[in-house]
Amino acid sequence: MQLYALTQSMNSRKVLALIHHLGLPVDILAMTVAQVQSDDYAAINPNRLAPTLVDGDFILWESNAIGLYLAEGSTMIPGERRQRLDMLRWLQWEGVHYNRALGTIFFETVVRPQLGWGEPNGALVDDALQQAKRFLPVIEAHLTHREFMLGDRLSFADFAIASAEPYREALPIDFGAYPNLQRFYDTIARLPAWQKALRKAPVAIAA
Ligand SMILES: N[C@@H](CCC(=O)N[C@@H](CS)C(=O)NCC(=O)O)C(=O)O
Repeated sequence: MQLYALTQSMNSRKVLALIHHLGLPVDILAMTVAQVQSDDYAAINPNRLAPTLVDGDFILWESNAIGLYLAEGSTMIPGERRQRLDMLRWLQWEGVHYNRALGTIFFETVVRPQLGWGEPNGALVDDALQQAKRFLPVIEAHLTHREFMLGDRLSFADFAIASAEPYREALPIDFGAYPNLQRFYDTIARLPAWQKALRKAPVAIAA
């Protein structure tokens, strides 16, 4: 299996952490943004977004679907139906709401300047900050009496929800206002698999 990844991005990170946590035999192909936008890559992911998993003739994109595929049969997906659906709920919420808010703020305020793509789009950032204000308290309340998103057990949902963890300092968000989220982020940040996923991988495929 191969994972095509932007190794420093939120959506690739959740999958990389899962691969390391489960010790899965997946070759990680680190790409540049230019490679993600290329026609060659569009042949396996027409969205020109990372990550994409290739398992023989099976091609899968969308990070949360990839995570579910890779975690199947492992401890990172609960066996019990309601817990499984609870996890699916959080993965869906993360993709539609949470990641959109934090991902937009991250892209506009951190990635765009890094790539030399000009000034952050102020209107987009303002809107995403409003979204973050709406959705961060949802997690904060949820984690009041829980160590992890599903309670006392680590699951793939935790890697998805934690994907912005490394940018706590960089994002223009007062994470101090969310102590339960901070505690959760700290727990995830201590995991060896998470630390391994944070290491900058050299670009592994040709331009
Ligand atoms: N919903 C997709 C989002 C993927 C996505 O937005 N990937 C970003 C990095 S986090 C990307 O590839 N950006 C490159 C670009 O926009 O050119 C998923 O979860 O896989």
